[in-house]
Amino acid sequence: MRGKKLKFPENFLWGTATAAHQVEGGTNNDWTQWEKDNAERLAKEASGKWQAWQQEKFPEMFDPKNYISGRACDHYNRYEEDFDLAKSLGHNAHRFSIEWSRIESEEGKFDEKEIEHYRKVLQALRVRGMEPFVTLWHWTMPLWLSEIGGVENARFADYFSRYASLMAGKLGSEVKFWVTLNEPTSVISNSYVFGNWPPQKKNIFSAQKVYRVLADAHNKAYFEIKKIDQNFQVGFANILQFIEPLNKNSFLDKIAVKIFDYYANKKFLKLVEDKNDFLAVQYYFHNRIKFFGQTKNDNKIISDLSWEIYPEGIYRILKDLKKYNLPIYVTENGLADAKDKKRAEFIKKHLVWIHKAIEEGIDVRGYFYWSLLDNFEWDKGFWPRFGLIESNYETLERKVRPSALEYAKICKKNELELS
Ligand code: IFM
Repeated sequence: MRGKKLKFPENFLWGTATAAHQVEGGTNNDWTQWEKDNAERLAKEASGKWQAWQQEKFPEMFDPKNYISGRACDHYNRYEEDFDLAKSLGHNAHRFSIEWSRIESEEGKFDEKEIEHYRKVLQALRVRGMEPFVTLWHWTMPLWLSEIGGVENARFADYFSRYASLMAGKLGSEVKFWVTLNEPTSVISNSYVFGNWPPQKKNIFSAQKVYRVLADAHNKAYFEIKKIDQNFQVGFANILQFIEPLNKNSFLDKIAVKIFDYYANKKFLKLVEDKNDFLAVQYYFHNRIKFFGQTKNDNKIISDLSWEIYPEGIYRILKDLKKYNLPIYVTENGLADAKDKKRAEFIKKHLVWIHKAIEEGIDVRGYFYWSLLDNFEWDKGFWPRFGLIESNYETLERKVRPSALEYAKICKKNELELS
């Protein structure tokens, strides 16, 4: 196998993904508010959440400042410098999100200056030869909207599709690929089932409602965006988990897999099935499920967040999507690895499995590593480091990690040489 070259299809898109709230800095939305109210608590709770080695390696988790997104890595002002780096690393595509709360900080009033800002971001990508993938909602929302219930309010779908339609109309000359929603099921589970994220509910009925509201939001936005230009390509970013029974011979464990798989992977897609021009797949998790009791992973190789690294899972997921007969983009896949010891191997191994899927007829057309830069990892704050580029949050200096150079070789040649 050594020296063997795995060629990717012509025009394959190579890049990274980011999200406004995690990189831009200076946002004012429901999360900004929640961070202020919860930073002290999150710092206090860290010792109960993380293992001893994590606490020792990342003492910043005990500092409330870690949980305030603040100026993040100031990508709002430094996007050109960051895109220069991405271009130098051979990327020909980039996924980012528009911060809705900047565009519509008051209901129905749209800020032309902020729209202009995103036009410049898009042009900065275009002049560098990078295809933009624009996410319209990566979880944060204007305060006025969260105050009236956010995604639990059925009108969310109308507000969202109005904003989506405006963005498509104003920025459409620079964009072909629109990603309506990022990972609806992450919001449903973290905000409405486990109660970790704002508005911190643990209510199965709210969760069921949010499935419907978000599906409605995607479907309406799809319709509005296509109304502006039929050639726009519209999808939503779907986090998919590879799930297996803990005991392959246990009937009950298999039933548990079916149930988990339905809610995590299938239900949302079913609700929006005929409103997608492509599938946007995000892969992080492999779980072995038991009917009663805890799920269990072997955790042989893990990231700094102790998430298991299981590259084969992406292949299994991709194969399962063949039935939809749509182009597929892997719009996120990545790991927290502050020392950059595992990242290059992580990327290569996932790409080997993606390549195998392509050889077997799965129409994968792009790969976006999460993330370009270290950024604000939601309720965990800044300590998990996902970036190909290290962010120094004090000086805002960027430092390209060795794994970024390994990934660059693949992007530039459109092939992976096995070592
Ligand atoms: O940081 C997140 C991103 O916002 C959505 N997908 C998963 C990433 C890592 O947790």
